[in-house]
Amino acid sequence: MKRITSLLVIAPTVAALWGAVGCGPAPQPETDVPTPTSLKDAADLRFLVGAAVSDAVPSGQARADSLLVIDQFDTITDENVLKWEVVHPEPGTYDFEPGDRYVAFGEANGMFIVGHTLVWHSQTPRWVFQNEAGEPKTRDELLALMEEHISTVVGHFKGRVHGWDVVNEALAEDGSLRDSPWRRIIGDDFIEKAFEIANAADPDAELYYNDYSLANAPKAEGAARLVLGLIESGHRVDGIGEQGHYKMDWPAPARLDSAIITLASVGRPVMITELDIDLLPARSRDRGADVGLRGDMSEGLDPYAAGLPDSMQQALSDRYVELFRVFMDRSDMVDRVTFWGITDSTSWLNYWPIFGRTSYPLLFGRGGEPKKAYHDLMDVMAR
Ligand code: 9MR
Repeated sequence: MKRITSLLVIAPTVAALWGAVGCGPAPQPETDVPTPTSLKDAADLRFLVGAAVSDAVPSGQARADSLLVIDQFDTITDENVLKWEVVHPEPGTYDFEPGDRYVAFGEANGMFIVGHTLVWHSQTPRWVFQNEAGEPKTRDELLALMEEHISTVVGHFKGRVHGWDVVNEALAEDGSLRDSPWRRIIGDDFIEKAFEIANAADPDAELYYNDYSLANAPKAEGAARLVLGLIESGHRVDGIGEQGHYKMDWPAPARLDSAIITLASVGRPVMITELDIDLLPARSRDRGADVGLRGDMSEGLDPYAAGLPDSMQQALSDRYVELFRVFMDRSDMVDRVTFWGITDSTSWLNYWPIFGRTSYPLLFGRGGEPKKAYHDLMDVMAR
Protein backbone atom coordinates (compact mmCIF):
# COMPACT_ATOMS: atom_id res chain seq x y z
CA MET A 1 0.00 0.00 0.00
CA LYS A 2 1.42 3.34 -0.95
CA ARG A 3 -0.13 6.52 -2.14
CA ILE A 4 2.72 8.17 -3.99
CA THR A 5 3.40 6.24 -7.20
CA SER A 6 6.89 5.66 -8.49
CA LEU A 7 7.78 5.52 -12.15
CA LEU A 8 10.35 2.86 -11.43
CA VAL A 9 7.71 0.14 -11.24
CA ILE A 10 6.20 0.64 -14.68
CA ALA A 11 8.51 -1.76 -16.52
CA PRO A 12 8.10 -4.78 -14.20
CA THR A 13 4.35 -4.21 -13.99
CA VAL A 14 3.96 -4.32 -17.78
CA ALA A 15 6.07 -7.47 -17.88
CA ALA A 16 3.97 -9.13 -15.16
CA LEU A 17 0.69 -8.28 -16.92
CA TRP A 18 2.02 -9.60 -20.19
CA GLY A 19 2.79 -12.93 -18.58
CA ALA A 20 -0.54 -13.03 -16.78
CA VAL A 21 -2.59 -12.74 -19.98
CA GLY A 22 -0.69 -15.61 -21.53
CA CYS A 23 1.18 -13.74 -24.25
CA GLY A 24 4.35 -15.74 -23.94
CA PRO A 25 7.66 -14.42 -22.73
CA ALA A 26 7.42 -10.85 -21.54
CA PRO A 27 9.07 -8.23 -23.74
CA GLN A 28 12.17 -6.82 -22.10
CA PRO A 29 11.95 -3.19 -21.00
CA GLU A 30 13.94 -0.93 -23.31
CA THR A 31 16.16 0.24 -20.51
CA ASP A 32 17.15 -1.55 -17.32
CA VAL A 33 15.26 -0.48 -14.22
CA PRO A 34 17.70 1.80 -12.43
CA THR A 35 19.02 0.71 -9.05
CA PRO A 36 17.21 2.79 -6.41
CA THR A 37 19.33 5.43 -4.76
CA SER A 38 16.93 6.37 -2.00
CA LEU A 39 14.90 4.68 0.71
CA LYS A 40 11.67 5.98 -0.80
CA ASP A 41 12.46 4.43 -4.19
CA ALA A 42 13.79 1.21 -2.69
CA ALA A 43 10.58 0.80 -0.66
CA ASP A 44 8.85 1.29 -4.00
CA LEU A 45 5.10 0.65 -3.89
CA ARG A 46 5.23 -1.16 -0.54
CA PHE A 47 4.96 1.78 1.88
CA LEU A 48 5.88 5.43 2.29
CA VAL A 49 9.19 6.02 4.05
CA GLY A 50 9.48 9.08 6.24
CA ALA A 51 11.45 11.02 8.80
CA ALA A 52 10.50 13.22 11.72
CA VAL A 53 11.97 16.68 11.23
CA SER A 54 12.79 19.36 13.75
CA ASP A 55 12.45 23.04 12.90
CA ALA A 56 16.14 23.07 11.91
CA VAL A 57 15.16 21.34 8.65
CA PRO A 58 12.50 23.68 7.24
CA SER A 59 14.21 26.76 8.70
CA GLY A 60 17.37 25.99 6.71
CA GLN A 61 19.61 25.74 9.81
CA ALA A 62 20.37 22.10 9.04
CA ARG A 63 21.02 22.24 5.29
CA ALA A 64 22.64 18.83 5.05
CA ASP A 65 19.73 17.21 6.91
CA SER A 66 17.21 18.97 4.65
CA LEU A 67 18.95 17.61 1.58
CA LEU A 68 18.92 14.11 3.07
CA VAL A 69 15.21 14.38 3.78
CA ILE A 70 14.44 15.61 0.25
CA ASP A 71 16.59 12.90 -1.27
CA GLN A 72 15.54 9.90 0.82
CA PHE A 73 12.00 10.29 2.14
CA ASP A 74 8.53 10.83 0.71
CA THR A 75 6.75 11.74 3.96
CA ILE A 76 7.59 13.90 6.98
CA THR A 77 6.28 14.23 10.52
CA ASP A 78 6.98 17.27 12.69
CA GLU A 79 9.04 16.26 15.72
CA ASN A 80 7.71 19.08 17.89
CA VAL A 81 6.30 22.14 16.11
CA LEU A 82 2.64 21.10 16.06
CA LYS A 83 2.56 19.94 19.69
CA TRP A 84 0.32 21.95 21.97
CA GLU A 85 3.09 23.74 23.91
CA VAL A 86 4.54 25.11 20.66
CA VAL A 87 1.47 25.87 18.60
CA HIS A 88 -0.81 27.03 21.44
CA PRO A 89 1.48 28.15 24.27
CA GLU A 90 -0.96 30.51 26.05
CA PRO A 91 -4.74 30.71 26.26
CA GLY A 92 -5.99 32.31 23.04
CA THR A 93 -2.47 32.52 21.54
CA TYR A 94 -1.50 30.37 18.59
CA ASP A 95 1.95 30.38 16.99
CA PHE A 96 1.80 28.93 13.51
CA GLU A 97 5.17 30.23 12.32
CA PRO A 98 7.22 27.02 12.73
CA GLY A 99 4.25 24.87 11.68
CA ASP A 100 3.79 26.94 8.50
CA ARG A 101 7.51 26.51 7.72
CA TYR A 102 7.21 22.76 8.25
CA VAL A 103 4.18 22.40 5.98
CA ALA A 104 5.68 24.67 3.29
CA PHE A 105 8.83 22.48 3.28
CA GLY A 106 6.75 19.34 2.78
CA GLU A 107 4.69 20.98 0.02
CA ALA A 108 7.75 22.32 -1.79
CA ASN A 109 9.07 18.76 -1.93
CA GLY A 110 5.83 16.97 -2.79
CA MET A 111 5.71 15.03 0.47
CA PHE A 112 2.91 13.37 2.43
CA ILE A 113 2.71 15.66 5.47
CA VAL A 114 1.80 14.31 8.91
CA GLY A 115 0.71 16.53 11.81
CA HIS A 116 1.87 15.37 15.24
CA THR A 117 -0.11 15.64 17.54
CA LEU A 118 -3.44 17.09 18.68
CA VAL A 119 -4.31 15.45 22.02
CA TRP A 120 -1.51 14.17 24.25
CA HIS A 121 -0.82 14.36 27.98
CA SER A 122 2.80 15.44 27.42
CA GLN A 123 4.15 18.72 26.01
CA THR A 124 0.78 20.22 26.90
CA PRO A 125 0.93 23.26 29.19
CA ARG A 126 -0.50 23.02 32.69
CA TRP A 127 -3.03 25.84 32.02
CA VAL A 128 -4.81 23.53 29.58
CA PHE A 129 -6.05 21.42 32.48
CA GLN A 130 -6.41 24.11 35.16
CA ASN A 131 -8.54 27.21 35.57
CA GLU A 132 -7.11 30.57 36.66
CA ALA A 133 -7.37 29.58 40.32
CA GLY A 134 -5.19 26.54 39.64
CA GLU A 135 -8.09 24.13 40.09
CA PRO A 136 -8.84 21.37 37.60
CA LYS A 137 -11.05 22.50 34.75
CA THR A 138 -14.53 21.03 34.44
CA ARG A 139 -15.40 18.53 31.71
CA ASP A 140 -17.25 21.20 29.75
CA GLU A 141 -14.40 23.72 30.04
CA LEU A 142 -11.80 21.23 28.86
CA LEU A 143 -14.03 19.92 26.06
CA ALA A 144 -14.58 23.48 24.84
CA LEU A 145 -10.84 24.12 24.86
CA MET A 146 -10.12 20.85 23.06
CA GLU A 147 -12.67 21.82 20.43
CA GLU A 148 -11.10 25.26 20.03
CA HIS A 149 -7.59 23.81 19.79
CA ILE A 150 -8.34 21.06 17.29
CA SER A 151 -10.56 23.14 15.06
CA THR A 152 -8.11 26.06 15.06
CA VAL A 153 -5.00 23.95 14.39
CA VAL A 154 -6.54 21.48 11.92
CA GLY A 155 -8.53 24.32 10.33
CA HIS A 156 -5.36 26.39 9.85
CA PHE A 157 -3.72 23.56 7.89
CA LYS A 158 -6.89 22.29 6.19
CA GLY A 159 -6.08 20.56 2.91
CA ARG A 160 -2.33 20.89 3.55
CA VAL A 161 -1.59 18.47 6.40
CA HIS A 162 -2.55 15.10 4.96
CA GLY A 163 -2.82 13.05 8.15
CA TRP A 164 -3.08 13.88 11.87
CA ASP A 165 -2.02 11.94 14.94
CA VAL A 166 -5.29 12.94 16.58
CA VAL A 167 -4.76 11.18 19.90
CA ASN A 168 -1.32 10.13 21.09
CA GLU A 169 -0.49 7.60 23.81
CA ALA A 170 -3.89 7.17 25.45
CA LEU A 171 -3.25 3.55 26.50
CA ALA A 172 -1.52 1.94 29.45
CA GLU A 173 0.71 -1.09 29.01
CA ASP A 174 -2.13 -3.53 29.79
CA GLY A 175 -4.24 -2.09 26.98
CA SER A 176 -6.65 -0.21 29.24
CA LEU A 177 -6.98 3.58 29.05
CA ARG A 178 -4.08 5.46 30.61
CA ASP A 179 -4.74 7.68 33.59
CA SER A 180 -4.21 11.11 31.99
CA PRO A 181 -5.61 14.57 32.75
CA TRP A 182 -7.69 14.33 29.56
CA ARG A 183 -9.37 11.19 30.80
CA ARG A 184 -9.64 12.30 34.44
CA ILE A 185 -11.37 15.56 33.52
CA ILE A 186 -13.40 14.73 30.40
CA GLY A 187 -13.91 11.00 30.85
CA ASP A 188 -13.25 8.05 28.54
CA ASP A 189 -15.07 9.74 25.66
CA PHE A 190 -12.32 12.37 25.24
CA ILE A 191 -10.93 10.19 22.45
CA GLU A 192 -14.11 10.01 20.41
CA LYS A 193 -14.66 13.74 20.92
CA ALA A 194 -11.17 14.44 19.56
CA PHE A 195 -11.84 12.37 16.43
CA GLU A 196 -15.25 14.01 15.92
CA ILE A 197 -13.79 17.50 16.12
CA ALA A 198 -10.83 16.67 13.86
CA ASN A 199 -13.17 15.11 11.29
CA ALA A 200 -15.34 18.20 11.25
CA ALA A 201 -12.29 20.48 10.92
CA ASP A 202 -10.86 18.65 7.89
CA PRO A 203 -12.97 15.83 6.48
CA ASP A 204 -10.26 15.07 3.91
CA ALA A 205 -7.29 14.67 6.27
CA GLU A 206 -6.50 11.17 7.49
CA LEU A 207 -7.00 10.72 11.23
CA TYR A 208 -4.83 8.35 13.27
CA TYR A 209 -4.54 6.86 16.73
CA ASN A 210 -0.82 6.73 17.68
CA ASP A 211 0.95 4.99 20.57
CA TYR A 212 4.16 3.23 21.60
CA SER A 213 4.77 -0.41 22.60
CA LEU A 214 1.88 -1.61 20.45
CA ALA A 215 4.20 -4.48 19.56
CA ASN A 216 3.26 -5.95 22.95
CA ALA A 217 0.15 -8.12 22.77
CA PRO A 218 -1.97 -6.52 25.54
CA LYS A 219 -1.40 -3.02 24.22
CA ALA A 220 -1.95 -4.05 20.57
CA GLU A 221 -5.20 -5.71 21.60
CA GLY A 222 -6.17 -2.60 23.59
CA ALA A 223 -5.49 -0.34 20.59
CA ALA A 224 -7.46 -2.61 18.27
CA ARG A 225 -10.38 -2.63 20.74
CA LEU A 226 -10.25 1.13 21.09
CA VAL A 227 -10.15 1.84 17.36
CA LEU A 228 -12.76 -0.79 16.53
CA GLY A 229 -15.04 0.74 19.16
CA LEU A 230 -14.58 4.16 17.58
CA ILE A 231 -15.29 2.86 14.09
CA GLU A 232 -18.33 0.88 15.23
CA SER A 233 -19.76 3.95 16.94
CA GLY A 234 -19.51 5.88 13.67
CA HIS A 235 -16.20 7.69 14.12
CA ARG A 236 -13.68 8.05 11.36
CA VAL A 237 -10.25 6.59 12.17
CA ASP A 238 -8.00 6.06 9.14
CA GLY A 239 -5.03 4.27 10.64
CA ILE A 240 -3.18 3.10 13.71
CA GLY A 241 0.36 4.29 14.37
CA GLU A 242 2.74 2.00 16.25
CA GLN A 243 5.57 4.36 17.16
CA GLY A 244 8.29 1.72 16.87
CA HIS A 245 10.84 2.85 19.46
CA TYR A 246 12.60 -0.50 19.47
CA LYS A 247 15.54 -2.16 21.22
CA MET A 248 18.03 -4.69 19.92
CA ASP A 249 16.17 -7.53 21.62
CA TRP A 250 12.61 -6.23 21.57
CA PRO A 251 10.26 -6.85 19.93
CA ALA A 252 11.04 -10.24 18.41
CA PRO A 253 10.10 -10.29 14.71
CA ALA A 254 7.34 -12.85 15.29
CA ARG A 255 5.87 -10.70 18.07
CA LEU A 256 5.92 -7.61 15.84
CA ASP A 257 4.30 -9.56 13.05
CA SER A 258 1.47 -10.72 15.33
CA ALA A 259 0.98 -7.19 16.60
CA ILE A 260 0.67 -5.83 13.05
CA ILE A 261 -1.94 -8.50 12.30
CA THR A 262 -3.86 -7.59 15.47
CA LEU A 263 -3.79 -3.87 14.66
CA ALA A 264 -4.75 -4.40 11.02
CA SER A 265 -7.70 -6.59 12.08
CA VAL A 266 -9.75 -3.42 12.55
CA GLY A 267 -9.60 -2.89 8.80
CA ARG A 268 -7.37 0.16 8.76
CA PRO A 269 -3.72 0.57 7.69
CA VAL A 270 -0.95 0.24 10.24
CA MET A 271 1.83 2.82 10.27
CA ILE A 272 5.21 2.59 11.93
CA THR A 273 5.43 6.22 12.93
CA GLU A 274 8.54 6.84 15.06
CA LEU A 275 11.02 4.11 14.20
CA ASP A 276 14.43 3.96 15.86
CA ILE A 277 16.51 1.23 17.50
CA ASP A 278 18.13 1.95 20.83
CA LEU A 279 21.30 -0.13 21.10
CA LEU A 280 22.63 1.51 24.27
CA PRO A 281 22.50 -0.42 27.56
CA ALA A 282 19.06 -0.21 29.13
CA ARG A 283 18.69 1.77 32.32
CA SER A 284 16.22 -0.82 33.56
CA ARG A 285 13.76 -3.33 32.14
CA ASP A 286 11.65 -0.41 30.93
CA ARG A 287 10.37 -0.69 27.41
CA GLY A 288 8.45 1.87 25.46
CA ALA A 289 8.93 5.60 25.10
CA ASP A 290 7.42 7.24 28.15
CA VAL A 291 8.99 10.71 27.97
CA GLY A 292 8.45 11.05 31.73
CA LEU A 293 11.13 8.44 32.49
CA ARG A 294 14.54 9.76 33.52
CA GLY A 295 17.71 8.06 34.68
CA ASP A 296 21.17 9.05 35.88
CA MET A 297 24.32 8.35 33.99
CA SER A 298 26.44 5.67 35.57
CA GLU A 299 29.45 3.69 34.47
CA GLY A 300 28.95 1.54 31.42
CA LEU A 301 25.78 3.25 30.24
CA ASP A 302 27.49 5.27 27.47
CA PRO A 303 29.85 2.71 25.96
CA TYR A 304 30.18 4.11 22.41
CA ALA A 305 30.99 7.74 23.10
CA ALA A 306 34.15 7.38 20.99
CA GLY A 307 32.40 5.63 18.10
CA LEU A 308 30.45 2.52 17.21
CA PRO A 309 32.58 -0.58 16.55
CA ASP A 310 32.01 -2.44 13.26
CA SER A 311 30.55 -5.40 15.12
CA MET A 312 27.81 -3.15 16.52
CA GLN A 313 27.20 -1.48 13.14
CA GLN A 314 26.65 -4.99 11.81
CA ALA A 315 24.37 -5.94 14.71
CA LEU A 316 22.28 -2.79 14.20
CA SER A 317 22.05 -3.51 10.51
CA ASP A 318 20.94 -7.11 11.13
CA ARG A 319 18.29 -5.84 13.49
CA TYR A 320 16.99 -3.26 10.99
CA VAL A 321 16.90 -5.92 8.29
CA GLU A 322 14.89 -8.34 10.43
CA LEU A 323 12.37 -5.62 11.28
CA PHE A 324 12.06 -4.47 7.67
CA ARG A 325 11.50 -8.05 6.56
CA VAL A 326 8.39 -8.00 8.75
CA PHE A 327 7.23 -4.64 7.32
CA MET A 328 7.86 -5.88 3.79
CA ASP A 329 6.05 -9.18 4.37
CA ARG A 330 3.11 -7.23 5.77
CA SER A 331 3.18 -4.39 3.27
CA ASP A 332 -0.47 -5.12 2.48
CA MET A 333 -1.16 -3.87 6.02
CA VAL A 334 1.69 -1.40 6.59
CA ASP A 335 1.21 1.90 4.80
CA ARG A 336 4.10 3.99 6.06
CA VAL A 337 7.38 3.60 7.95
CA THR A 338 8.64 6.87 9.46
CA PHE A 339 11.98 7.15 11.30
CA TRP A 340 12.07 9.35 14.39
CA GLY A 341 14.79 11.66 13.17
CA ILE A 342 17.32 11.81 10.36
CA THR A 343 20.85 11.37 11.69
CA ASP A 344 22.14 9.95 14.98
CA SER A 345 23.40 13.35 16.09
CA THR A 346 19.97 14.86 16.74
CA SER A 347 18.03 11.80 17.92
CA TRP A 348 16.03 12.21 21.13
CA LEU A 349 17.87 9.08 22.37
CA ASN A 350 20.96 11.23 23.00
CA TYR A 351 19.06 12.69 25.93
CA TRP A 352 16.45 10.07 26.94
CA PRO A 353 16.17 8.35 29.34
CA ILE A 354 19.68 9.49 30.30
CA PHE A 355 20.92 12.91 29.26
CA GLY A 356 24.11 13.23 27.25
CA ARG A 357 24.72 9.76 25.83
CA THR A 358 26.00 9.05 22.32
CA SER A 359 23.27 7.10 20.57
CA TYR A 360 23.19 5.34 17.20
CA PRO A 361 19.53 4.59 16.52
CA LEU A 362 19.05 5.72 12.90
CA LEU A 363 20.28 4.96 9.38
CA PHE A 364 22.52 8.02 8.99
CA GLY A 365 25.54 8.67 11.19
CA ARG A 366 26.55 11.83 12.98
CA GLY A 367 28.00 13.37 9.82
CA GLY A 368 24.98 12.38 7.72
CA GLU A 369 26.82 9.39 6.23
CA PRO A 370 24.71 6.33 5.41
CA LYS A 371 25.46 3.55 7.88
CA LYS A 372 25.83 -0.15 7.16
CA ALA A 373 22.16 -0.55 8.10
CA TYR A 374 21.20 1.90 5.34
CA HIS A 375 23.12 0.02 2.65
CA ASP A 376 21.85 -3.36 3.79
CA LEU A 377 18.23 -2.18 3.89
CA MET A 378 18.59 -0.74 0.40
CA ASP A 379 19.83 -4.14 -0.80
CA VAL A 380 17.06 -6.05 0.93
CA MET A 381 14.35 -3.73 -0.38
CA ALA A 382 15.72 -3.66 -3.92
CA ARG A 383 15.62 -7.45 -4.24
O1 9MR B 1 11.55 13.72 19.79
C1 9MR B 1 10.76 14.53 20.64
C2 9MR B 1 11.67 15.36 21.52
O2 9MR B 1 12.38 16.32 20.75
C3 9MR B 1 10.86 16.03 22.61
O3 9MR B 1 11.72 16.71 23.51
C4 9MR B 1 10.04 15.00 23.33
C5 9MR B 1 9.29 15.65 24.46
O4 9MR B 1 8.21 15.02 24.88
O5 9MR B 1 9.18 14.36 22.42
C6 9MR B 1 9.88 13.63 21.48
O6 9MR B 1 8.98 12.94 20.61
C7 9MR B 1 8.13 11.98 21.21
C8 9MR B 1 6.88 11.93 20.40
O7 9MR B 1 6.31 13.21 20.30
C9 9MR B 1 5.87 10.95 20.97
N1 9MR B 1 6.45 9.65 21.17
C10 9MR B 1 7.71 9.60 21.85
C11 9MR B 1 8.70 10.55 21.17
C12 9MR B 1 10.07 10.44 21.78
O8 9MR B 1 10.02 10.93 23.09
